[in-house]
Amino acid sequence: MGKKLLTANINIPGIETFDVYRKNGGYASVEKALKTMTPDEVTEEVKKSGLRGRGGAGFPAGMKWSFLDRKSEKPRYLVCNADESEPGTFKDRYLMEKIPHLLIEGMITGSYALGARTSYIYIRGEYMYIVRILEKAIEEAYAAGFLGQNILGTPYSLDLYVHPGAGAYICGEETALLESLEGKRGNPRLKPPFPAVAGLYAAPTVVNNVETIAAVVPIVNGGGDEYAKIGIGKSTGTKLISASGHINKPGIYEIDLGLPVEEFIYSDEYCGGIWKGRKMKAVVAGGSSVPILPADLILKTAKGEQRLMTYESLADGGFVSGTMLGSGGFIVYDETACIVRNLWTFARFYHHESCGQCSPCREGTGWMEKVLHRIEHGHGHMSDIDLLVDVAKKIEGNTICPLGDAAAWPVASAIRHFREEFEYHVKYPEKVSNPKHFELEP
Ligand code: L3W
Ligand code: SF4
Repeated sequence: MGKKLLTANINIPGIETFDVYRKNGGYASVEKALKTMTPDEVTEEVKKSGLRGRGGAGFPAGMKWSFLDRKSEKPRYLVCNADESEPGTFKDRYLMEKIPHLLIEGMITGSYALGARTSYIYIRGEYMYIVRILEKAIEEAYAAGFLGQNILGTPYSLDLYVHPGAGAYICGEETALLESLEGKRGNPRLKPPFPAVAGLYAAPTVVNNVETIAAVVPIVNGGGDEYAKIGIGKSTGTKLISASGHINKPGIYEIDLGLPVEEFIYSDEYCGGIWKGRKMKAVVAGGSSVPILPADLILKTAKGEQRLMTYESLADGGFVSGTMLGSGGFIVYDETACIVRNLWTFARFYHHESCGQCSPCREGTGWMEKVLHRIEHGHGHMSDIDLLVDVAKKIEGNTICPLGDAAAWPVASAIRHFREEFEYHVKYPEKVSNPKHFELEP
């Protein structure tokens, strides 16, 4: 049984209210930080914890905080990335909906550490009902003296705002998010400069995912060293995994990093195995933006080692025989799933969501979508398969933001591991052009 640092109290009736949250130990990290620690000491605990960004990239959170330009005369900002839009990822929604004060508590403690006096939660527009939940919780926190002027009678003051996006996946990319927060079109910026130096309104800014900010609460309460005892190597602490697809128990699980992938998929504590007694065919481990792996390679690395739920183990083998933990959007496919159709769905998504600033992404995502559409619908040519690989290679590494790579990796990995399935689509168009050749519904 793993530790439940974020979700232990999530099912307590009324936990979404300030009173119940507080009675169950809520806001202790704010009291501890503001009354007994300096901002640098809070940052030090986050560094010691080894916490890595939970939004997808896994960048060390304490290091990001220490990069913040504290010498600048401009104001500093903490911005929470709640633009959860990665296909297969629905963990931040769960936290914000069920236990909104945990995020608000993390925002206050984190803002104190960074010296921010104004902070923002940028949330995807489709989560409008959660905007209301957060706004109600923020109102309660103001009324209780945890937000506003001189929090808990200390010299520290903070204002916190929720800002909804307008439905663009690209606004989850941190610089597009900042553009959007400034009221502009959500086009990603070139990096460097990183937001830590020139972020919101060109001022020093830290952008962290919801789950990362929530994890600051147990880290400050229990100490960074305690947090770092959970997990393996550079993958410390717990991680929320959104599990979906052809499994018996889809849902959101808080796991200790380092859990064997096999245990996560097959044990009753987590996914409960593949539904209908079928075999597993493939897994997308970290949201749609990461390479897809066939069943054997998700359980064991190419070297024959047991694959673990860590940033390092899942990535073992690079982009040839490895994948990424990413955002923890774990999608499982059974033996009846059609890889080509799945890939076409992903390609449609990335083409639709490309902001269009760089040609390889703007043109390449559209090209991949069209070629996959014709293969899937029985009009493909054998040469289309290598054409897809070629287009994916031309996108990878040649774009402003990671959306280009995110569109290319699933295509390249699916052809690498399931080439015969693409060839089958070309050879037997009459079989695959029937949409019933794969199973959508139980
Ligand atoms: C200061 C430096 N800061 C790096 C900061 C940087 C950012 C963070 C990571 O992409 C991934 C992407 C998606 N000085 C710095 C520095 N930083 N060097 O560290 O940066 P980076 O560039 O490695 O990644 P990113 O641009 O943040 C995010 C993948 O996540 N993904 C997407 C998930 C989407 C969701 C969602 O919808 N919620 O999670 C899934 O796998 O493909 O690779 O803050 O500023 N020298
Ligand atoms: Fe826009 Fe795609 Fe370029 Fe990112 S990679 S900036 S989404 S065109």
